[in-house]
Amino acid sequence: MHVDLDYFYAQCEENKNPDVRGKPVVVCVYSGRTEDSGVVSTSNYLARKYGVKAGLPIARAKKFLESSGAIFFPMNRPLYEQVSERIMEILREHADAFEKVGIDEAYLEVSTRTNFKFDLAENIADEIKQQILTEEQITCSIGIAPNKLVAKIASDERKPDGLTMVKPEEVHSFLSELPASRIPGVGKKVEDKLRQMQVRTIAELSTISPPILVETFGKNLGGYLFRAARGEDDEPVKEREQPTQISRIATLKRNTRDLSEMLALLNELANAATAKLKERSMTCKSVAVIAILNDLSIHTKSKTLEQPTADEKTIVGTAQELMEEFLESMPSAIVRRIGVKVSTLSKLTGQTNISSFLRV
Ligand code: TTP
Ligand code: CA
Repeated sequence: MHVDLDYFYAQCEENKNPDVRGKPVVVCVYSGRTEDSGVVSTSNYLARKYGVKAGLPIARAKKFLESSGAIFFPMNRPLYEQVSERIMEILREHADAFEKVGIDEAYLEVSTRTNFKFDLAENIADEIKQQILTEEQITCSIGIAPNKLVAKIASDERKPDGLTMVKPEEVHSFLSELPASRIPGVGKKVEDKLRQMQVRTIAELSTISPPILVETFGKNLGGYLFRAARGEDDEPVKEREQPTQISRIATLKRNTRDLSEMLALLNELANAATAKLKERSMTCKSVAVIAILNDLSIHTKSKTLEQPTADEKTIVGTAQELMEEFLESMPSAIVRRIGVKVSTLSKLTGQTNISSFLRV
């Protein structure tokens, strides 16, 4: 099963600002250079009717939507992440195995709990849609199929609020009429090349021989297109483990035991680790520095923070403190490489969610 939330960022904004319902809604990434510079992140389906979609410059979107009563929001990523996190928890409960693949999409393996019965999978999909709507007022589109590839194509078939089931015996007829661009990974470039080969639909793609596909697209993409055109895919739904630590290590310009010579690199590494932490919407409760000496021995010194954080200042400051303490504790140490490690990680959002407490 592939679940994709509909016009996700814009739907989050509609829920937060109920007054905008019934109007075109556009979520923007402002670059800050001039008032309107930047691009559209996404838009609701009403705005899409005016031709406004992801990637369009904001100034053009404003022109398209002139006097339509459209509302423009700056991107509020923390809000979308919180909503996403709660929805992912709902989805996870309905799966034998669960794989989140983006802020608004996930694959669910449901073969075991349905004993391979598609009708039971359809019931689960109905339940999921209902539950997400009741608890989060968000609609989604779901595809059910014998594998991830076809499920993903199916979830895109009836948007928004769609449910499309493709049973094994239907895969061939379902795919054949669709444009080849519906295959995940077929972007503008591949589509153009295919068009030059007179290939528009997936059925037409399936008539191209493997040697020609490989010659045109290379071994990997060519092989993938050959199998995709036949609806073949055997990738399992993979549970993604949350990382337990994030570290960044680099070599100093020259060996030293002078903290001032290490500071620029140390700060850079601490900032990089913090950026990764933020990218994963996580906090850490421990910070450590790593020192690899000129004799290649490895030393670490760590500290547990009073509270979980993803704050650069705290992490950089702690790393500096630790390195200073390390150098004092080892008066003969000559350092060659240094590193910063953050650990005891937890999710920034969802901590108020009771099920995430229970799982710990
Ligand atoms: P999508 O699932 O591609 O789009 P969507 O959820 O807005 O609309 P749809 O109903 O067609 O699924 O992307 C998910 C979110 O990712 C989207 O809400 C905003 C963000 N996004 C961008 O910021 N820039 C982009 O170019 C795209 C495609 C998405
Ligand atoms: Ca989506």
